[in-house]
Parts: sequence; C-alpha cells; structure tokens
Amino acid sequence: MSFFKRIFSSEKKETLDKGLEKSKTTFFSKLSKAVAGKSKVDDAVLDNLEEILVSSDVGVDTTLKIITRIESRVAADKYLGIEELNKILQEEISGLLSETNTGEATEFVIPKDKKPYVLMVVGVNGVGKTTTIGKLAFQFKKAGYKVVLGAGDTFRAAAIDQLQIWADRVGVPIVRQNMGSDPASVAFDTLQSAVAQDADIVIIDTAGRLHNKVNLMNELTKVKRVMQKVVSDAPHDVLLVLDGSTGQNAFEQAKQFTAATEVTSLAVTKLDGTAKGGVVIGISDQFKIPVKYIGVGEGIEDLQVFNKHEFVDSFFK
Ligand SMILES: Nc1nc2c(ncn2[C@@H]2O[C@H](COP(=O)(O)OP(=O)(O)O)[C@@H](O)[C@H]2O)c(=O)[nH]1
Ligand SMILES: [Mg+2]
Repeated sequence: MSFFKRIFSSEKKETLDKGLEKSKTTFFSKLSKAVAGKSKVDDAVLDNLEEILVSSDVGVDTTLKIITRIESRVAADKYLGIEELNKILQEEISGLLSETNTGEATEFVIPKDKKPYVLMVVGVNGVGKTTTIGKLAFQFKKAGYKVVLGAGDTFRAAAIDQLQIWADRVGVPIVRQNMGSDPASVAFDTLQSAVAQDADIVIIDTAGRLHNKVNLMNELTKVKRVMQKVVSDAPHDVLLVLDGSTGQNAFEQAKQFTAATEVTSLAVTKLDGTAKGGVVIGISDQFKIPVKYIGVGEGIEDLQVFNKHEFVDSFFK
C-alpha cells in the first residue's frame, strides 16, 4: 500500500527558465551560426547541428539518435529558418525522451508502510550531495514529514559541519559522530534514532572519495548491511548526485557508480550558470535510471522535480 503525495510545488517554470538560461543562449547562438546564410537543411547544416549537440554535452549516442530523427523528418532541399529548426529539434528531442522507459516526472513516493523511509545519497566529492540533502529535507519537512539526517560523510570534518548547517537551517535533527568514524556506524545510529523518534524519512549522506570500484562497492555494501540490522529493507532508494556543470564527466561518474552499487535515481545539480545543460538530455536518454531532481541554484528552494518535457520546452524556448 502506498499513497502519492505531491511534495514539491509546481510553481517552478520561472526558476527552470532562469536556471537554463546560459545553456539556452549558448545553444541558440551556435544554432543561429549554423543556419546563417543557409537556404536549406543540407548535409552541412546537419553536420553543424551534430557538432552543436555534442558540444552542448548531449553526448554522442543521443546526438546521433536526434540527427537521424531530424534527417528522416526534414526533406534535404527544404528551406528552414532557425525558428523552425529549433522547433523541430524541440519536438524530436521531446519525442526521443518519451520513448525512454523511465516514465514521466516523478518525485520520491514515500510509501506508508516504509517507516522510516531510508534514502541514501551517493556521488563523488563536490557534486552537491549535502546541498541536495538540505533541499530535499526542506521539501519533505514542508510536506509534513518528520525527517532525520545522518552525517555519513565522516571523511572530512567540514562535510559534517555543512550537513549540520543545513539541518539547522531546515530545522530537522541530525545524527553525527566525529570525523574519521565509521560511516556504517553513523548510518546505524541514525536509523536507530529515527525509529526511536518515530520519524518518517531518513536521509543518509555518504563520503564521496573517488574510490576504485571495489572499495566503493565494499563501503556502500557495508553501510547497507549495517542499516538493515535496524530497518530490514533499507535503503529504499539510492540517489546518485551528478554535477551537470562537468558535462561528460557526469556521464562517466554515472557509469562508474551504477556499476558499483544499485542506484535507483539520479539528481543532476548546478545546471544554473553552466552551458552544459544538454547533459541532462543525454543522461535521461542513456541511463535506465530516472533523473528525479535537478539543481538550479544554491538556495534552499533551488531543487526541482525533473520533468523531461518541461525541461526540453524550457531549453528550446
Ligand atoms: N550553483 C549551484 N551550486 C550548487 C548546486 N548544488 C550544489 N551547489 C554547490 O556546490 C558546492 C558543493 O556542494 P556540496 O553539497 O558540498 O557537495 P558534496 O561534496 O557532494 O556534498 C557547494 O558550494 C554548493 O553550494 C546547484 O544546483 N547550483
Ligand atoms: Mg558533502
């Protein structure tokens, strides 16, 4: 038995438009150059388009799919202005993303019978894990859930303090130990505390050292195993956070993490202030795991539920 409760507000179009501004203007100016002075969509225009998509971090595989769709849609000798080409791109990319099997806009659904619901957040250093946890905790609390945070990134003292700052800002309890302590032990304590407090949601931060795959797997497996001593089916979700401003690097991290541990959802951060927003299009096409959230700023409200179609609309507007 689970119930759906809308957690995030839907008044977000403006923030999304603003967050994607740099990606959009960069893309559009490249596109304008590609079609300037051309009287039809010929091979040269398509080659340019391919280059623009790849350089906008959409990724090679997804770009090829898009080009194939455009090719089969546009007669080679037809004249198309930039507005029309932009519109066709928007439609074809939206169509392509509809075919991926990750469904439409979703956020975390908190089932009633999972109490506490345990979310583990993973990803390399600096991608925005702690910030995303703070933003999520804010939304969950606002929706009426009782939230507890676990400071599982024990590798850096600053990481624990940073989560503390977010916990204070949001007004939720945090379970922490000293720097250097065992992350599995922190996770265990956090779950015990959450059960004792009758909390609804636990969010566990983790260390983001660039491990090799075996170490990463061992560490995360241990954290999971220890958590299961308290909540037998924890974690209920593993959220991988990726830094969108790193473009293709985010792709690589997604590949490494999904190979090392069972990731159930993705968040792509820092889409504001980067021209690499196209990476989200590639990631949602290439990975079977849904992008659930996007980060569009450092503020507490700058996290949005990712909706493919709204995203593409905003990108090509
Ligand atoms: N502009 C912007 N900055 C972000 C976003 N998410 C996180 N950051 C910043 O990225 C930096 C690293 O974030 P942090 O949460 O500490 O990453 P962690 O090491 O993975 O926990 C911080 O300065 C955050 O404020 C975002 O969506 N947009
Ligand atoms: Mg952190």
